[in-house]
Amino acid sequence: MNMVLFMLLILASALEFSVSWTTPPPLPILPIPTRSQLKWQTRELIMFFHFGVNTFTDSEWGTGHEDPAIFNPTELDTRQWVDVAANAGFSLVILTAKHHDGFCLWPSKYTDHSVASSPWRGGKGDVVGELAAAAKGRGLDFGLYLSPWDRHERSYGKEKDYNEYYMGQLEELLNRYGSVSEIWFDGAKGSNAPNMTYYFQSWFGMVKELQGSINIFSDAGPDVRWVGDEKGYAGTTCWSMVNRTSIQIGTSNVGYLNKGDHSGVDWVPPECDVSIRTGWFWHKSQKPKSLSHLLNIYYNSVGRNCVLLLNVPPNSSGLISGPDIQRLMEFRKAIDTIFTIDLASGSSIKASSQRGGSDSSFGPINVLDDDHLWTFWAPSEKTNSHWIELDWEGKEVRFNVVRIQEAVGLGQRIKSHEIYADGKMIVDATTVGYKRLHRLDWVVSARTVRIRVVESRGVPLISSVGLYFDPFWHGKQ
Ligand code: FUL
Repeated sequence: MNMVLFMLLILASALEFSVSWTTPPPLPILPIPTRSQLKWQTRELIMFFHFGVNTFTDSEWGTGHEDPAIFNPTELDTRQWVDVAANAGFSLVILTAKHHDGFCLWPSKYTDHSVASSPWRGGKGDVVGELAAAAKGRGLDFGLYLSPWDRHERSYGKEKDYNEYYMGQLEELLNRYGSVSEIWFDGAKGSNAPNMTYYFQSWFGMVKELQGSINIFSDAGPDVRWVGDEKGYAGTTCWSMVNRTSIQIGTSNVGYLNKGDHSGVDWVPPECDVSIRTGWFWHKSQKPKSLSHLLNIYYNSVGRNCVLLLNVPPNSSGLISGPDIQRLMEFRKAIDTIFTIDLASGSSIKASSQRGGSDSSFGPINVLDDDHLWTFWAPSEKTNSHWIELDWEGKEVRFNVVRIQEAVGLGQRIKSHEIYADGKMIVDATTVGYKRLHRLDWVVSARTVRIRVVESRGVPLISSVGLYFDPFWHGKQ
């Protein structure tokens, strides 16, 4: 070999050596979310509007015999509704287009039991249309609730006829009002209601046909499941997975829904529905829940891997009432106060190991950036003790909230974890999921905080960690 060729070979191998291919991420652990489910999860807060004839009759479940003449919200302004939602940090609003009483808030061509028979806007109004337009104008997404149980419609109980009626209404709603981000199929019905089968498979099929990126909510999903209670609290263990075949819509095992199933084959995360007042509909006699109650709900829903669907019922004038607006603003301000200063961001951070070695893109520093899905710390698969440690280099930090997030785009993995402050265990808990918030009963002062993953499905992937001081919380009373 001549000298030139030899030099060229050396150069080529050196070049090849300097092209350092990055270690790829680990394989996902199935099931994983769809793009629409991920978008839903990152919303964290959704607002529900229960509005209809019950708003005027002081009831929760209408009989179906209400006279449409009672529906006359003379000041109705859906722009006010969406302003309230947007100012409080909600990105999606869901309206009861039809509740169990069967009265339709849009002029359905399949019934006269609707706004078209009411005095409101001279019978020419359309609450669904007005809200869809207002939401779009304010940059919010829009969703619908269409009660399967219908106490007005005569065909209810005649299986084929009612399923046709219901699907006709679904088609109207999903074709007329632009993009619909979520649809709610409520499993509730009275114990004396006629027995009939709903053709869920046909309904779901048509919904997906008409709205490509929609999320379908029901007890059993397919996209979002009920959390199993109406308090807004998820289980302390909360998996996004379930086996859909184990869930019957309308007669579900609420414990199963509340916790999910670590071996479930379907990704169907829970939504926590709860009302800001006692009832779902507006009643003159009721008041909004206290700020501390709303914060409990937030920690027990958003802080347990769920989305909070908070109902704020418009009143009989057609507006959201002053006390509810005030409470929502307090709620927003409190969340901003708690979560604006992240004490973790001033720490240096190390980990038990790092996938691909210290030059890879899976270092623990990823848990301090703003991407809570696609940049994460991944440990080596060759070790089985997994932890990350934040260190303030001799300085003490004071906190009473710890936030941990998993890179759920690659599956929910962590089964149990512990947190230590200066070597002393302060949290012993189970799942994490998209977001876990631990609100401690006392204020911790520490120089180091270690998060140890005790058990997980495959290697744990932690996308974000935060530490905060919540001034509204004084421990369990
Ligand atoms: C329940 C219904 O019966 C309530 O009236 C309310 O709509 C709630 C969200 O779902 O099942």
